[in-house]
Amino acid sequence: MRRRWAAALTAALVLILGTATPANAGAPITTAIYTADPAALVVGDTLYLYTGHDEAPAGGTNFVMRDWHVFTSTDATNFTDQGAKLSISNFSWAGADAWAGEVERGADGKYYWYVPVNGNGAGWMDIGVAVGDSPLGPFRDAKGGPLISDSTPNSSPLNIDPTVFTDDDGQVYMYWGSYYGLRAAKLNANMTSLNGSVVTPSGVSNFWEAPWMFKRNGVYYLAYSANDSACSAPGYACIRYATASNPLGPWTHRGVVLDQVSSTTNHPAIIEYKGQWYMVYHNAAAPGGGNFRRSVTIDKLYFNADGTMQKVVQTGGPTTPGNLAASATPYTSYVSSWETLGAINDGYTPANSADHSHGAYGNWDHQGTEWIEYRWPSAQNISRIQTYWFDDDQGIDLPASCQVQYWNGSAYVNVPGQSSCGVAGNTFNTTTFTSVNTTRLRLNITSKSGFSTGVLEWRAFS
Ligand code: FUB
Repeated sequence: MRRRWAAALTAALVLILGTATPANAGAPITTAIYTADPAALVVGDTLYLYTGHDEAPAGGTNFVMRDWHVFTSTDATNFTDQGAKLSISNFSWAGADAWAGEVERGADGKYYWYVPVNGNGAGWMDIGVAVGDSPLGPFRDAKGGPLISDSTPNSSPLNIDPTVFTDDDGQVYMYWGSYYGLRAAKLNANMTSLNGSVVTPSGVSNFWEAPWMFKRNGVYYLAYSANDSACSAPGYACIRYATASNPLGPWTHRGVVLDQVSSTTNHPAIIEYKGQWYMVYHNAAAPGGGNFRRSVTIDKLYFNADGTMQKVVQTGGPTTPGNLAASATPYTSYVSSWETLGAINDGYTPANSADHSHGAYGNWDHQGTEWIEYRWPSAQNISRIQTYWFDDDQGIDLPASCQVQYWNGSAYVNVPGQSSCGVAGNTFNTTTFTSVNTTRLRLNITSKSGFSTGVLEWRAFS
């Protein structure tokens, strides 16, 4: 059963996984390592982020996660990596998969780090707990075995992604799960054992995984990853949320607070820090990033007067469902040194053809035909592109013509049945063709005499 999560994920990703681009999407908290699955905690003046650590090689097809890092900040903008403060090796009974954890302060003043780990062979996930005397540890196994395992009555189909919440009366609650199997339980004051039985909360529509619980103005909030087609493209996930007047529910679904991101997985941490609320999450936007080389980022979050949450504006703009460009690496025959090739697949929707606010690809002062290209690590079925041309009203103008080509395994050839390759300004030009299955798609761009050409955004769809 536990195998299915990885297998299903891998199957879902097989057509879409790949490396993302160094684009203008939200700044990662670090580019020194790949980070994922953030949890946030405020202690005194400091914002702590507890993250997973993606170590998959470029083009890897599954998670490689061995330890967790702690990042600190005093302005929610600049983060310092305090290093790997917990690792699989801290749990003698676990062997792999340092997945999404969360830290909570206990009534005894110690810090408890709840983490899913592989404790029972490939694909089998348990939840363990480590303890430390400070938010930076050092942390040690607090229990000597799993807090939640498959032998826990009514446990989730996949026991991962714990979120731990302490109510005003001191009662601690833990939610966790995946595979649509959300579970909840009270914890004892010792933070390392369950108080009562595991319950299945109701009303949490389309729950997939990654719950995050918090309370605001007497209302309980549960944000979580959902992967239904109403909010995300196949294989991707959005963040929905529900509210309740009781910490164990019943819950009422309230909508989407974060659209899908550039990585297939999506994982929220919502926290108030110095009077501002934030959504901390991960995407695939760091240089060389991808679905298994993710990076944690942070954006502001706002509440409406009625307590509902506004959808988070992802720095760099939301992604377009189904846009295969998000998982491609861009190449070109030539780009001016001051321009940004990565701008073409950063997911931004330009205001007009002169909108350089998120960067642009431009090839001034070359004239004639230049090309841009997307490469994926595995073949994609592609039948449509959308191109937003850059026109700076100076040396770069709208092109005279364009032609889509694909790599057929030995050469670049024109795509079959191509419709007119539009060259209009201030809009996305849609070009369709008979579907091709390829790892590389190329757009040949021919300039008008005396001008160079540029592209603000180039999308590709199956
Ligand atoms: O990072 C491994 C898993 O991917 C996490 O446990 C899930 O929340 C998803 O982000």
